[in-house]
Amino acid sequence: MKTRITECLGIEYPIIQGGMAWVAEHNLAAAVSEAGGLGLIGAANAPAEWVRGEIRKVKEMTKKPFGVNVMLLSPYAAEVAKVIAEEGVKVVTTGAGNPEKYLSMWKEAGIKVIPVVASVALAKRMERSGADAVVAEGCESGGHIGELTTMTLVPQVADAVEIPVIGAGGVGDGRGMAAMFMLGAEAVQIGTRFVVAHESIVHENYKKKILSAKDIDSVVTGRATGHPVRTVRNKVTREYLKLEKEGASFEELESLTIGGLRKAVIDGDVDRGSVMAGQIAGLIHKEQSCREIIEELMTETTALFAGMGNSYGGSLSGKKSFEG
Ligand code: TUI
Repeated sequence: MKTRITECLGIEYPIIQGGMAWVAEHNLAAAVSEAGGLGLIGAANAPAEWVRGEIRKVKEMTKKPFGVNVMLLSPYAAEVAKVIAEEGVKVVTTGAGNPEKYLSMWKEAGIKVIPVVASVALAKRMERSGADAVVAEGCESGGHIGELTTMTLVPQVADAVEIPVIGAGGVGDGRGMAAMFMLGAEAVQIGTRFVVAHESIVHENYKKKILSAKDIDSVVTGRATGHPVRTVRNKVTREYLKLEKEGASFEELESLTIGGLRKAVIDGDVDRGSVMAGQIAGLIHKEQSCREIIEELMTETTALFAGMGNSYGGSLSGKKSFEG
């Protein structure tokens, strides 16, 4: 399946792994890249030297392309941005902000730059600034989210920009992936399904929490503080939402979630920690290798397209390229 994204990034399949904080470290990134997708290291709030170490480890594990996700709210974002250029990383994605100030440095280093956007306005701005593609991430996704759903965001972004669009938020199987292509995307970004991959280093309790989640177990905390975050419902989210409703202070709410992701991912405290996952968690029932996940996604997606005869030729506007 060739699209402008597979061509631009030099990958086999149009599947990009989400740059998830604490989860997207070298083992997961290398496994996804080895299986023909694009693996990502999630820099999150980590210091730049940790990121440098992870980059070097992935390089030892695979010769295939991989990338780094820069979380722009991180106090280390500027240092991480520099390390990425120094280490000769080929692809960078960004999240939770506007990466404009790093774009010229990355482009000069020959890096493909793919900002994650949650609005048409930022997508257009990124295109004007020289981004190679954008990830349009709807609020079905786990972690820090925007306002719009994937269903509404992806086609509006696809119509607004000429650069290729990667659809994200709520994709867990071939049906979701095919739907993204129908909405105008040329690749998908997948997070939650890779969290439960064999190669994912998250605590067993975290995986179990996702594997046993039901459709309605996904909640958003932090709307009141301006940092909405989607997680799987647990003791701490119940407490948080109660306090949020009662008008608790920013500090009081923050104190409940500080260090929560580490607590859940590393310590396995899925009651008191923050179990970030997308709304599609309810669809995910098995732990597989990254290769199995990618092969299954591709088999399902191509079967769906084959079932449509030859009627699908890219996007409705005809400006996209696709050979399936
Ligand atoms: O970044 C993510 N997902 C994340 S980051 C993260 S770590 C974190 N933890 C707690 C609080 C904050 C961060 C966990 N999950 N996804 C990409 C994403 N970017 N989603 C939404 C956005 C976004 C939102 C607004 C990007 C840009 C934006 O506007 C920027 C602007 O200046 O216009």
